[in-house]
Amino acid sequence: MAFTLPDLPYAHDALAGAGMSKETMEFHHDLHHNAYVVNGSKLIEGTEWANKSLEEIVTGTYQAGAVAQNGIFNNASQHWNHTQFWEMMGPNSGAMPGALEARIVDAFGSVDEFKTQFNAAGVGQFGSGWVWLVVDTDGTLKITKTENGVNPLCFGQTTLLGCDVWEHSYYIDFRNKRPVYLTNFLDNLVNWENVAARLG
Ligand code: MN3
Repeated sequence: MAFTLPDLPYAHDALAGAGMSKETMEFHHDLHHNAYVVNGSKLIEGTEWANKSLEEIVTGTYQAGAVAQNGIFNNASQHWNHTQFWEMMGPNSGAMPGALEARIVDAFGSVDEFKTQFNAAGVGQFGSGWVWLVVDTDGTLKITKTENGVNPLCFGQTTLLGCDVWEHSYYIDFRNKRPVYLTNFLDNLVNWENVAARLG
């Protein structure tokens, strides 16, 4: 089944006051994300993946070390990643729910220390990729970074939070300042209710 571009869960200008402009949304959602949807749909047509779920396609086509050659994986994973990313943000960032805060404090010592480590991982991802907060297979919370479209599904992890550190995500609003983009993401853009709900 062909991929479908989901509508943003808010207006294109809803996050402008929190540091993600309407122009970024028009490029990032309407053009970049849509390109993964269109290209991925073409690539799976007539293949064994045509009738699989998006999650099955991502995990089934992931090959460690061979990502650049894998067009179906790249487009499917980026479709999944961006769909999560839009849902993880919102115009009313709000407070972190207590259950999530307790898990973060337990894993990292404090919310501030979690933010410091998440920011450092995102800054430390050389080139394009993502930074994540996941529940690892052993049940512990971990911060990870991945290249290109690779995501926690590839490693059997539960995704709580992800931030796109491809340049297209921040260059309009923050130019080359990836650390400032990441700080702003954590302080002003994350919908912590959505993140907490992913704890299950
Ligand atoms: Mn992107």
